[in-house]
Amino acid sequence: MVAKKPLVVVTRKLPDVIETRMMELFDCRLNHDDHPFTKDELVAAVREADVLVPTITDRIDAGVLGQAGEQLRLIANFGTGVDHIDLNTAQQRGITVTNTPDVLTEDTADMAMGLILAVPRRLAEGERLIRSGKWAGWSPTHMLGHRIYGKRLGIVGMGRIGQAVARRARGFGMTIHYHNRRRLHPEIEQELEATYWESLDQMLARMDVISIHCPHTPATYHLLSARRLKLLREQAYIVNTARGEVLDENALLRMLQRGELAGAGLDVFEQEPSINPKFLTLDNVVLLPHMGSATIEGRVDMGEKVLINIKTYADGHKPPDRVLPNLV
Ligand code: 8YV
Repeated sequence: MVAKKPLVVVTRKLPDVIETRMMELFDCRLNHDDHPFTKDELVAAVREADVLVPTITDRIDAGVLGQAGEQLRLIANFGTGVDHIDLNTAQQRGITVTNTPDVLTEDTADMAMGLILAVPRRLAEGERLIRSGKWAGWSPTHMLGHRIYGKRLGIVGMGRIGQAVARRARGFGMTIHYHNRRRLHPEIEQELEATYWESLDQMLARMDVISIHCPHTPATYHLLSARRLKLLREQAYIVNTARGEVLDENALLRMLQRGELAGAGLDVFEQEPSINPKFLTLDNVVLLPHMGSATIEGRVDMGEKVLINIKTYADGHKPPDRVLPNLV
């Protein structure tokens, strides 16, 4: 007898090559027009799916999971961060959760490095000036930014992406500092020429640029709080390509408005996709629509990870990228 294929519900449009393969392997419900699932659609999905493939735009909270059918055994997230999934409830219900680590590390690090360059060197502002047709020509005092060569970069969260940013930033002549829950292995620290700061507060007070690379968990919500942001030097820049919730966005906005910080590069926000319109009035802020991992190659790689996780699970083995039941 041939084993029944699992029913896989995918909440967003994935690369064609991934959807084709998925249809060959499993019974699938795909989201062809790529609209974000409503709560009702999400509930309907968890009621019928054996495997759910959500993304960051799906809030899989206790309410949604509470309505899941017994058949839902695997949530194979398309993405690395799983802060949109209530892991405690998933664990209680014995649901396996997987993610897509590693394959978006380099792309996200590139985006962070892009912002580390773009904000101090005023790239977006310069581009806006050209497009406005108001550029009056070169002058020795025009569009002066800040040099990043020789400056101190403080990395908050030195996991895979933080380390990839450190490697890039060294190439640009920055000195590397980091704060992390755990200190890196001495060999990695040495390779990155990175200085460890046990105290986040002390590190913040001494850096020229801060780049955030920790996951959003209950412990890191507003880790960069109003109090901590005030520790930053007035000439400092801050870049966030991790999660909006790690940074107190309103406190940051107030400081930028008062000129208490040199600038910010934000790829993520607390209430995506809505953004406080006051950010749009600030020239020293570069705003991006959560595109850190948005490369064609990366999306295919992420899809392949999802396929492997589902296939391994369907074949009765432990999927390689388990978040649950491994952690929590
Ligand atoms: C993804 C991300 O594009 O993987 C993550 O954690 O933040 C993004 O880069 C998105 O989350 C996909 O669900």
